[in-house]
Amino acid sequence: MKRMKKAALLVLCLAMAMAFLSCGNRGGGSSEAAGDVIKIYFIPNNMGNPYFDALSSGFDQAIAELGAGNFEYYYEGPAAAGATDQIEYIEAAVQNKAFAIFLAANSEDALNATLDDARAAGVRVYIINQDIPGSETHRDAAIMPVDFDKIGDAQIELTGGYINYEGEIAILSATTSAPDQNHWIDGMRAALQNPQYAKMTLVDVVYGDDQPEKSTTEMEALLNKYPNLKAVICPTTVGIAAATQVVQTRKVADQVKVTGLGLPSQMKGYIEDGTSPGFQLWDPPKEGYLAVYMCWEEKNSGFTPAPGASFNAGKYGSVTIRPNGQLMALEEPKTFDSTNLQDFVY
Ligand code: RAM
Repeated sequence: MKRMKKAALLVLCLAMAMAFLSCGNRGGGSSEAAGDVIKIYFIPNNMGNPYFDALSSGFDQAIAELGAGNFEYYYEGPAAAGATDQIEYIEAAVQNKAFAIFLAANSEDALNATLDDARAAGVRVYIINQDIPGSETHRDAAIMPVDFDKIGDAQIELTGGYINYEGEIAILSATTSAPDQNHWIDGMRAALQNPQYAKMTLVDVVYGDDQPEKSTTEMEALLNKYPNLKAVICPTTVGIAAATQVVQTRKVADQVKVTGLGLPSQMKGYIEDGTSPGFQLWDPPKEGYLAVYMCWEEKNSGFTPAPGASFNAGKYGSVTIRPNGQLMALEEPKTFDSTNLQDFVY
């Protein structure tokens, strides 16, 4: 009996101590979730795009490694990738007291006021899968998939190799406001000024808005309008999948090379049957993985994402924030073609 009383007292004390601790965590004006749970939001450009599912799988992997009970993870966003379509999702995350928001922004600057409000409410605001050039002061850091300054050159060189560095080419992009697309298209235009590409002519840039149907329509229109087209560069996984499908249906893969940035799992069949000669990408899951470890270190080791600061990113070791507030998941894009099908893992 005496023993039981002691045990009951111990349980009561423990319960009181836990209640006290969780109160402490909730207080202090912090935006953090109750207890030690880290609330993370990943808001993609748009939902329904397998590319972002791949990126999100990296969040899931890191969360599983660090203990699922330590996190609440939300992968939510708009159906369309319009410049302001993400505002309500950012606001909802702030309302739900997010620890951090990872945003694949649909505009370089249209979201600045919303991002400022989120940060004022104590939420860490990170851009992921790109940056917001010219608006860097409105975010805490950016997780880059790769060095964007290298994409223009890499895409033009890849395409040139497929068409003997000669002929008409076009670009099928996503939305007109997408910061990543615009950075790469500028890079491609600059690359084309180099003398080795003098015989390649960019005849058009069209926009499929990262919607499969619109991308298909735009690709059809390009083929109808430019009968001598030699290649179409689609620096979007949605665009390249749609464009390759059009070329396959029309049986014109020998005349028009479809290349760009693709999701290996979506493109595998088209590489195997020769509909696309090859494309490039990086490692989208790695971006999500780095995001989770960064939050973990912020929460548990006092890490802040200042330029020059490093954190432990699990299986990838130490990662350092660059002077411009960016973290680089990979330095160079990877080329995927029939020689490395075993690498088509996401
Ligand atoms: C699409 C999106 C995304 C881009 C990738 C390569 O899914 O446009 O922003 O990074 O392709």
